Amino acid sequence: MCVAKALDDRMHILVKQGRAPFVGSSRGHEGIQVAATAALTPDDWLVPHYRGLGNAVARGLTPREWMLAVFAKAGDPLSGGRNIPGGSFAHKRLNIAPVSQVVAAWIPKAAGVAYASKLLGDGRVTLCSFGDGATSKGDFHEGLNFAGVHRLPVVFVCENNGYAISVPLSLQAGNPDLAARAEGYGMLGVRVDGTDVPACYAAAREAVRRARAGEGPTFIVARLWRINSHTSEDNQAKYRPPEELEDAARHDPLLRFEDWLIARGWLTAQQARRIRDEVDVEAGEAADWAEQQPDARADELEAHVFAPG
Ligand SMILES: Cc1ncc(C[n+]2csc(CCOP(=O)(O)OP(=O)(O)O)c2C)c(N)n1
Repeated sequence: MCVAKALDDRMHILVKQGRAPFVGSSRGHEGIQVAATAALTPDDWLVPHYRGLGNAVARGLTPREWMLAVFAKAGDPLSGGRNIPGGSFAHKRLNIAPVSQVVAAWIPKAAGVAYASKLLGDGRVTLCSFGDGATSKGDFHEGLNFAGVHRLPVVFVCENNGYAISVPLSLQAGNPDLAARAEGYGMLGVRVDGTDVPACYAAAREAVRRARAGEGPTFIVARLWRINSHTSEDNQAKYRPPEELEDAARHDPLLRFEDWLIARGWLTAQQARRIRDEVDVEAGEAADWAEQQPDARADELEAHVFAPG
Protein backbone atom coordinates (compact mmCIF):
# COMPACT_ATOMS: atom_id res chain seq x y z
CA MET A 1 0.00 0.00 0.00
CA CYS A 2 2.86 2.34 0.81
CA VAL A 3 4.56 1.61 -2.53
CA ALA A 4 1.34 2.31 -4.45
CA LYS A 5 0.89 5.58 -2.55
CA ALA A 6 4.51 6.60 -3.10
CA LEU A 7 4.21 5.94 -6.86
CA ASP A 8 0.93 7.83 -6.96
CA ASP A 9 2.38 10.83 -5.09
CA ARG A 10 5.47 10.79 -7.31
CA MET A 11 3.35 10.79 -10.47
CA HIS A 12 1.50 13.88 -9.28
CA ILE A 13 4.85 15.62 -8.80
CA LEU A 14 6.05 14.48 -12.24
CA VAL A 15 2.87 15.79 -13.88
CA LYS A 16 3.21 19.15 -12.09
CA GLN A 17 6.83 19.33 -13.24
CA GLY A 18 5.74 18.66 -16.82
CA ARG A 19 7.81 15.48 -16.94
CA ALA A 20 4.93 12.97 -17.07
CA PRO A 21 1.66 13.36 -18.93
CA PHE A 22 -1.04 11.95 -16.70
CA VAL A 23 -2.09 10.38 -13.37
CA GLY A 24 -5.11 8.18 -12.74
CA SER A 25 -4.86 8.05 -8.96
CA SER A 26 -5.47 4.96 -6.85
CA ARG A 27 -5.38 6.89 -3.54
CA GLY A 28 -8.11 5.63 -1.25
CA HIS A 29 -8.47 2.38 -3.19
CA GLU A 30 -5.24 0.67 -2.08
CA GLY A 31 -6.83 -1.17 0.86
CA ILE A 32 -9.14 -3.44 -1.07
CA GLN A 33 -6.72 -3.66 -4.00
CA VAL A 34 -3.81 -4.96 -1.95
CA ALA A 35 -5.97 -7.10 0.36
CA ALA A 36 -7.86 -8.77 -2.50
CA THR A 37 -4.68 -9.44 -4.46
CA ALA A 38 -3.06 -10.90 -1.35
CA ALA A 39 -5.87 -13.47 -1.23
CA LEU A 40 -4.75 -14.89 -4.60
CA THR A 41 -1.89 -17.25 -5.46
CA PRO A 42 0.64 -16.13 -8.11
CA ASP A 43 -0.97 -18.50 -10.66
CA ASP A 44 -4.38 -16.87 -10.35
CA TRP A 45 -5.52 -14.33 -12.93
CA LEU A 46 -5.87 -10.65 -12.24
CA VAL A 47 -8.11 -8.44 -14.40
CA PRO A 48 -7.86 -5.02 -12.74
CA HIS A 49 -9.24 -1.70 -13.87
CA TYR A 50 -7.16 1.34 -14.79
CA ARG A 51 -7.16 2.49 -11.16
CA GLY A 52 -5.63 -0.82 -10.03
CA LEU A 53 -2.08 0.25 -9.24
CA GLY A 54 -2.43 -1.32 -5.78
CA ASN A 55 -3.41 -4.65 -7.37
CA ALA A 56 -0.46 -4.57 -9.75
CA VAL A 57 2.05 -3.58 -7.05
CA ALA A 58 0.75 -6.25 -4.68
CA ARG A 59 1.18 -8.70 -7.54
CA GLY A 60 4.84 -7.77 -7.91
CA LEU A 61 4.95 -4.86 -10.35
CA THR A 62 8.15 -2.98 -9.48
CA PRO A 63 8.45 0.83 -9.18
CA ARG A 64 10.87 0.83 -12.12
CA GLU A 65 8.44 -1.14 -14.30
CA TRP A 66 5.64 1.26 -13.40
CA MET A 67 7.74 4.31 -14.15
CA LEU A 68 8.69 2.86 -17.55
CA ALA A 69 4.95 2.89 -18.30
CA VAL A 70 4.53 6.41 -16.90
CA PHE A 71 7.19 7.73 -19.27
CA ALA A 72 5.99 5.55 -22.21
CA LYS A 73 9.36 3.88 -22.58
CA ALA A 74 10.18 0.99 -24.93
CA GLY A 75 10.85 -1.35 -22.01
CA ASP A 76 7.44 -0.76 -20.39
CA PRO A 77 6.22 -4.32 -19.66
CA LEU A 78 2.57 -3.24 -19.51
CA SER A 79 2.04 -1.97 -23.05
CA GLY A 80 5.47 -1.18 -24.53
CA GLY A 81 4.80 2.51 -24.05
CA ARG A 82 1.57 2.43 -26.04
CA ASN A 83 -0.98 3.10 -23.32
CA ILE A 84 -1.52 5.92 -20.84
CA PRO A 85 -0.28 4.90 -17.36
CA GLY A 86 -2.85 2.52 -15.96
CA GLY A 87 -4.56 2.17 -19.32
CA SER A 88 -3.78 -1.48 -19.16
CA PHE A 89 -1.85 -3.47 -16.59
CA ALA A 90 -1.21 -6.36 -18.99
CA HIS A 91 1.76 -8.23 -17.54
CA LYS A 92 2.77 -11.70 -18.68
CA ARG A 93 5.00 -12.65 -15.73
CA LEU A 94 2.39 -11.47 -13.21
CA ASN A 95 -0.64 -13.13 -14.89
CA ILE A 96 -2.38 -9.82 -15.35
CA ALA A 97 -4.65 -10.12 -18.38
CA PRO A 98 -4.66 -7.36 -20.99
CA VAL A 99 -7.87 -5.35 -20.97
CA SER A 100 -9.05 -2.23 -22.71
CA GLN A 101 -9.67 1.20 -21.23
CA VAL A 102 -13.34 1.02 -22.26
CA VAL A 103 -15.26 1.09 -18.99
CA ALA A 104 -16.66 -2.33 -17.99
CA ALA A 105 -15.49 -4.04 -21.22
CA TRP A 106 -13.05 -6.14 -19.18
CA ILE A 107 -15.82 -7.65 -17.03
CA PRO A 108 -17.08 -10.18 -19.63
CA LYS A 109 -13.43 -10.80 -20.55
CA ALA A 110 -12.74 -11.73 -16.94
CA ALA A 111 -15.69 -14.12 -17.08
CA GLY A 112 -14.11 -15.58 -20.24
CA VAL A 113 -10.76 -16.06 -18.50
CA ALA A 114 -12.55 -17.83 -15.64
CA TYR A 115 -14.51 -19.94 -18.14
CA ALA A 116 -11.21 -21.03 -19.69
CA SER A 117 -9.93 -22.04 -16.24
CA LYS A 118 -13.07 -24.06 -15.66
CA LEU A 119 -12.77 -25.83 -19.02
CA LEU A 120 -9.06 -26.48 -18.53
CA GLY A 121 -9.58 -27.53 -14.92
CA ASP A 122 -6.42 -25.61 -14.00
CA GLY A 123 -7.70 -24.57 -10.55
CA ARG A 124 -7.03 -20.89 -11.15
CA VAL A 125 -9.23 -18.11 -9.82
CA THR A 126 -9.81 -14.81 -11.63
CA LEU A 127 -10.11 -11.53 -9.73
CA CYS A 128 -11.78 -8.70 -11.64
CA SER A 129 -12.11 -5.13 -10.33
CA PHE A 130 -14.05 -2.10 -11.51
CA GLY A 131 -15.75 1.05 -10.26
CA ASP A 132 -19.38 1.80 -9.37
CA GLY A 133 -19.85 3.56 -12.71
CA ALA A 134 -19.04 0.32 -14.53
CA THR A 135 -22.08 -1.34 -12.93
CA SER A 136 -24.48 0.60 -15.14
CA LYS A 137 -22.92 -0.75 -18.33
CA GLY A 138 -24.36 -3.71 -20.24
CA ASP A 139 -20.98 -5.44 -20.05
CA PHE A 140 -21.34 -5.65 -16.27
CA HIS A 141 -24.67 -7.45 -16.58
CA GLU A 142 -23.43 -9.82 -19.30
CA GLY A 143 -20.23 -10.66 -17.45
CA LEU A 144 -21.86 -11.39 -14.09
CA ASN A 145 -24.76 -13.19 -15.69
CA PHE A 146 -22.46 -15.52 -17.65
CA ALA A 147 -20.35 -16.13 -14.54
CA GLY A 148 -23.46 -16.99 -12.52
CA VAL A 149 -24.90 -19.32 -15.17
CA HIS A 150 -21.64 -21.29 -15.44
CA ARG A 151 -20.67 -20.99 -11.76
CA LEU A 152 -17.27 -19.70 -12.75
CA PRO A 153 -14.23 -19.39 -10.45
CA VAL A 154 -14.24 -15.61 -10.45
CA VAL A 155 -14.38 -12.86 -7.82
CA PHE A 156 -15.81 -9.53 -8.95
CA VAL A 157 -14.77 -6.56 -6.85
CA CYS A 158 -16.60 -3.25 -7.21
CA GLU A 159 -14.50 -0.45 -5.74
CA ASN A 160 -17.39 1.86 -4.99
CA ASN A 161 -16.00 5.37 -4.55
CA GLY A 162 -19.41 6.94 -5.19
CA TYR A 163 -18.39 8.67 -8.41
CA ALA A 164 -17.82 7.97 -12.09
CA ILE A 165 -15.66 11.02 -12.75
CA SER A 166 -18.25 13.65 -11.67
CA VAL A 167 -21.38 11.47 -11.89
CA PRO A 168 -22.57 10.39 -8.41
CA LEU A 169 -23.83 6.90 -7.69
CA SER A 170 -27.38 8.28 -7.26
CA LEU A 171 -27.43 8.97 -11.02
CA GLN A 172 -25.91 5.60 -11.81
CA ALA A 173 -28.05 3.14 -9.86
CA GLY A 174 -31.73 3.10 -8.86
CA ASN A 175 -30.74 1.00 -5.85
CA PRO A 176 -27.47 2.18 -4.29
CA ASP A 177 -27.02 -1.23 -2.64
CA LEU A 178 -25.06 -2.64 -5.59
CA ALA A 179 -24.32 -5.95 -3.85
CA ALA A 180 -28.06 -6.71 -3.91
CA ARG A 181 -27.70 -7.35 -7.64
CA ALA A 182 -25.69 -10.50 -6.97
CA GLU A 183 -28.82 -12.41 -6.08
CA GLY A 184 -30.21 -11.83 -9.56
CA TYR A 185 -27.11 -13.41 -11.04
CA GLY A 186 -27.22 -16.43 -8.77
CA MET A 187 -24.10 -15.51 -6.84
CA LEU A 188 -23.16 -14.35 -3.38
CA GLY A 189 -23.12 -10.58 -2.78
CA VAL A 190 -20.78 -9.25 -0.08
CA ARG A 191 -20.59 -5.73 1.35
CA VAL A 192 -17.33 -4.62 2.91
CA ASP A 193 -15.81 -1.41 4.23
CA GLY A 194 -13.10 -0.80 1.62
CA THR A 195 -11.04 1.25 4.08
CA ASP A 196 -10.81 -1.66 6.54
CA VAL A 197 -7.91 -3.75 5.23
CA PRO A 198 -8.33 -6.83 7.48
CA ALA A 199 -12.07 -6.93 6.63
CA CYS A 200 -11.26 -6.65 2.90
CA TYR A 201 -8.74 -9.48 3.17
CA ALA A 202 -11.21 -11.73 5.02
CA ALA A 203 -13.93 -11.07 2.41
CA ALA A 204 -11.59 -11.70 -0.51
CA ARG A 205 -10.04 -14.81 1.02
CA GLU A 206 -13.46 -16.38 1.54
CA ALA A 207 -14.54 -15.47 -2.01
CA VAL A 208 -11.34 -16.98 -3.47
CA ARG A 209 -11.85 -20.10 -1.37
CA ARG A 210 -15.40 -20.46 -2.66
CA ALA A 211 -14.31 -19.96 -6.27
CA ARG A 212 -11.54 -22.54 -5.98
CA ALA A 213 -13.84 -25.03 -4.28
CA GLY A 214 -16.31 -24.86 -7.20
CA GLU A 215 -18.88 -22.91 -5.16
CA GLY A 216 -19.17 -20.24 -7.87
CA PRO A 217 -18.56 -16.53 -8.22
CA THR A 218 -18.82 -13.79 -5.59
CA PHE A 219 -19.61 -10.11 -6.05
CA ILE A 220 -17.83 -7.99 -3.43
CA VAL A 221 -18.75 -4.33 -3.13
CA ALA A 222 -16.16 -2.31 -1.22
CA ARG A 223 -17.30 1.14 -0.11
CA LEU A 224 -14.40 3.56 -0.18
CA TRP A 225 -13.48 7.16 -0.88
CA ARG A 226 -11.61 8.51 -3.87
CA ILE A 227 -9.08 10.84 -2.23
CA ASN A 228 -7.82 12.58 -5.38
CA SER A 229 -9.57 13.83 -8.50
CA HIS A 230 -10.60 11.24 -11.09
CA THR A 231 -7.35 11.91 -12.97
CA SER A 232 -4.91 14.78 -13.34
CA GLU A 233 -7.24 16.07 -16.09
CA ASP A 234 -10.06 16.53 -13.57
CA ASN A 235 -10.74 18.98 -10.72
CA GLN A 236 -13.05 17.38 -8.16
CA ALA A 237 -13.43 20.65 -6.23
CA LYS A 238 -15.82 21.67 -9.01
CA TYR A 239 -18.37 19.00 -8.15
CA ARG A 240 -17.62 17.78 -4.61
CA PRO A 241 -18.33 20.10 -1.66
CA PRO A 242 -15.34 20.95 0.62
CA GLU A 243 -16.77 18.92 3.55
CA GLU A 244 -16.96 15.86 1.34
CA LEU A 245 -13.36 16.27 0.23
CA GLU A 246 -12.23 16.56 3.87
CA ASP A 247 -14.26 13.47 4.67
CA ALA A 248 -12.60 11.57 1.81
CA ALA A 249 -9.13 12.45 3.14
CA ARG A 250 -10.17 11.04 6.54
CA HIS A 251 -11.06 7.69 4.92
CA ASP A 252 -7.53 6.76 3.99
CA PRO A 253 -7.15 2.95 4.21
CA LEU A 254 -3.40 3.28 4.59
CA LEU A 255 -3.63 5.47 7.72
CA ARG A 256 -6.35 3.27 9.13
CA PHE A 257 -4.30 0.11 8.63
CA GLU A 258 -1.21 1.76 10.12
CA ASP A 259 -3.23 2.70 13.23
CA TRP A 260 -4.58 -0.85 13.39
CA LEU A 261 -1.07 -2.33 13.31
CA ILE A 262 0.30 0.21 15.80
CA ALA A 263 -2.59 -0.40 18.24
CA ARG A 264 -1.67 -4.11 18.26
CA GLY A 265 2.01 -3.43 18.80
CA TRP A 266 2.91 -4.94 15.41
CA LEU A 267 4.30 -1.69 14.07
CA THR A 268 5.65 1.47 15.66
CA ALA A 269 5.00 4.98 14.36
CA GLN A 270 8.75 5.28 13.68
CA GLN A 271 8.77 2.09 11.60
CA ALA A 272 5.75 3.31 9.66
CA ARG A 273 7.53 6.59 8.96
CA ARG A 274 10.68 4.75 7.89
CA ILE A 275 8.77 2.51 5.48
CA ARG A 276 7.10 5.57 3.95
CA ASP A 277 10.43 7.39 3.60
CA GLU A 278 12.13 4.37 2.05
CA VAL A 279 9.46 3.80 -0.59
CA ASP A 280 9.35 7.54 -1.37
CA VAL A 281 13.07 7.41 -2.16
CA GLU A 282 12.55 4.24 -4.20
CA ALA A 283 9.74 5.85 -6.22
CA GLY A 284 11.89 8.93 -6.91
CA GLU A 285 14.86 6.81 -7.97
CA ALA A 286 12.63 4.68 -10.20
CA ALA A 287 11.30 7.81 -11.90
CA ASP A 288 14.75 9.28 -12.48
CA TRP A 289 15.99 5.94 -13.84
CA ALA A 290 12.98 5.35 -16.10
CA GLU A 291 13.15 8.84 -17.57
CA GLN A 292 16.62 8.03 -18.93
CA GLN A 293 15.56 4.81 -20.68
CA PRO A 294 14.98 4.63 -24.47
CA ASP A 295 11.62 5.89 -25.69
CA ALA A 296 9.14 3.60 -27.41
CA ARG A 297 9.90 3.72 -31.14
CA ALA A 298 7.36 5.39 -33.40
CA ASP A 299 7.96 2.85 -36.17
CA GLU A 300 6.88 0.08 -33.77
CA LEU A 301 3.56 1.73 -32.98
CA GLU A 302 1.53 -0.87 -34.86
CA ALA A 303 3.47 -3.92 -33.59
CA HIS A 304 1.09 -6.51 -32.07
CA VAL A 305 -1.86 -4.50 -33.42
CA PHE A 306 -1.96 -5.49 -37.10
CA ALA A 307 -0.76 -8.82 -38.52
CA PRO A 308 2.38 -8.27 -40.61
CA GLY A 309 2.21 -8.43 -44.41
C1 LIG B 1 -17.33 3.18 -22.39
C2 LIG B 1 -16.59 4.32 -21.76
N1 LIG B 1 -17.26 5.45 -21.49
C3 LIG B 1 -16.63 6.48 -20.92
C4 LIG B 1 -15.29 6.40 -20.63
C5 LIG B 1 -14.59 7.57 -19.94
N2 LIG B 1 -14.38 7.18 -18.54
C6 LIG B 1 -13.18 6.74 -18.11
S1 LIG B 1 -13.22 6.36 -16.50
C7 LIG B 1 -14.84 6.81 -16.34
C8 LIG B 1 -15.54 6.71 -15.00
C9 LIG B 1 -15.74 5.34 -14.54
O1 LIG B 1 -16.18 5.39 -13.22
P1 LIG B 1 -16.20 4.15 -12.27
O2 LIG B 1 -16.56 2.92 -13.03
O3 LIG B 1 -17.03 4.47 -11.09
O4 LIG B 1 -14.68 3.97 -11.84
P2 LIG B 1 -13.70 5.00 -11.13
O5 LIG B 1 -12.98 5.71 -12.25
O6 LIG B 1 -14.50 5.92 -10.27
O7 LIG B 1 -12.76 4.16 -10.33
C10 LIG B 1 -15.35 7.24 -17.55
C11 LIG B 1 -16.73 7.70 -17.75
C12 LIG B 1 -14.60 5.21 -20.96
N3 LIG B 1 -13.30 5.03 -20.69
N4 LIG B 1 -15.28 4.18 -21.51
